[in-house]
Amino acid sequence: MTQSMLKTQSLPYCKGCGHDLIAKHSTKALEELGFAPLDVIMVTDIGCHGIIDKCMNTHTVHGLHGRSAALGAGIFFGLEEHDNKKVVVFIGDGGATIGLQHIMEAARLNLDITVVVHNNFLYGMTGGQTSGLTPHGFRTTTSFQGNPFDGYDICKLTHTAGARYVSRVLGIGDISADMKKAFDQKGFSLVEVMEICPSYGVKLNPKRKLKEIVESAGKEVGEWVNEDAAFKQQQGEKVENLLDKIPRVPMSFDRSLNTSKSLVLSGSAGEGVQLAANLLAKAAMLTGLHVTQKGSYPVTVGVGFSTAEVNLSPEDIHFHGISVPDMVLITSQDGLNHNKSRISQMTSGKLFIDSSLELPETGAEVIRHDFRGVGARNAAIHAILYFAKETGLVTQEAIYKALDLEGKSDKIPLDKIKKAMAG
Ligand SMILES: Cc1ncc(C[n+]2csc(CCOP(=O)(O)OP(=O)(O)O)c2C)c(N)n1
Ligand code: SF4
Ligand SMILES: [Mg+2]
Repeated sequence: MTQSMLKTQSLPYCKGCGHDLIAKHSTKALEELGFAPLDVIMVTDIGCHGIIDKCMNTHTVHGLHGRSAALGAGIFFGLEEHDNKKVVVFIGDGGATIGLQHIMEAARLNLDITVVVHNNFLYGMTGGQTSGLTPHGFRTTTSFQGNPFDGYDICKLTHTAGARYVSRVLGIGDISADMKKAFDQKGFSLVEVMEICPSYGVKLNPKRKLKEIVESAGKEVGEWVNEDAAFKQQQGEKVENLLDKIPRVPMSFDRSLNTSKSLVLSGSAGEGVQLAANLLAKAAMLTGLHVTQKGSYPVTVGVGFSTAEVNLSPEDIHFHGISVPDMVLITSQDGLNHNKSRISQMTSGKLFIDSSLELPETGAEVIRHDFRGVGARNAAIHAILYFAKETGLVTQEAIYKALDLEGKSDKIPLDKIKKAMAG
């Protein structure tokens, strides 16, 4: 027997919530179309509707608020086989407001995904606030007198953007045939299901009926089709995978490190800090280590500090953040100012610091050296070579090889640096 899409019929919504109807009839429609649970990639958004994913036997991805259409688009592009897979995006009226542009993009490109907008006229999960899709006159917890504005017509918008198929339905009774029609399209489809959240919408709008609310807001129920619209793959050949262009770094030296080490290299803008960190990272990779590298500098990149954080490890690295580093290399006053606080928190490890600088407070072993003597532009590379010589955590040979791989050997005054290190 084929497995059903839903793990349970007892869904986690308030009694009478239209989200329950949508989940049940969407899954029924997908099953009737012959999709197996793992043929379906269900992307849910933040909001009450999004808590459905724990009840699904499909693949599920839970996105940031408003971003589920973008996630669905990414999944669509990543799928190798489109024919028997279905990307379904569940999103609320709040999420559709926040991430409207993502939906419009998917419609414009006609990506083969189906977006189901759960329009319950308000931000349900956070207490019933007005959204961009709340109908005119509907009362919410932030519009007690009734929404003074017209809501977006998401069907008109996406239809005009070029979507293959768009429909608006009332979330009453069996809507599985409507859902089936949307899921069965080749190209972008969207269904806006109109519902009233019993916990906020019904309470604030007693006696109002769904059909009357939708009609009085001028939101027609129906379907809109762009007959010839379909996603077209880029003309011509399949584009090259950009990742394939990144050269592999071959392991060329014996591993020199058995435990993880975190390192901060910091100096001033224009002094080659990021390049030096990159060389150190490459050298570590040549030695068979796992590496992360992160740069930080002001948005005005030509002035102020330049800091690089590098993690080296014989194991996979699952977190690249560094609060208190094991090693710090400081080549200028800017670099010192930017890292003073974490240097002061070091109770062990090593601090390599340019001899022109005043010593900061630290529990680390301090090693002073004239890094800037070879010129400010070469201070950072001088620092990593000196660091390699003193610690052996990465070898100088590996750094020289990294320089060769980067084609930078001629641009660095290595003889001058070697002399300065020997002195
Ligand atoms: C960017 C962002 N803004 C606001 C929130 C807070 N937030 C969480 S759920 C929610 C309401 C969701 O409303 P809707 O998308 O309509 O879904 P519903 O709960 O009605 O199903 C909000 C505003 C958030 N998580 N992220
Ligand atoms: S608060 Fe409203 S939208 Fe959320 S589960 Fe309850 S009825 Fe549904
Ligand atoms: Mg909502």
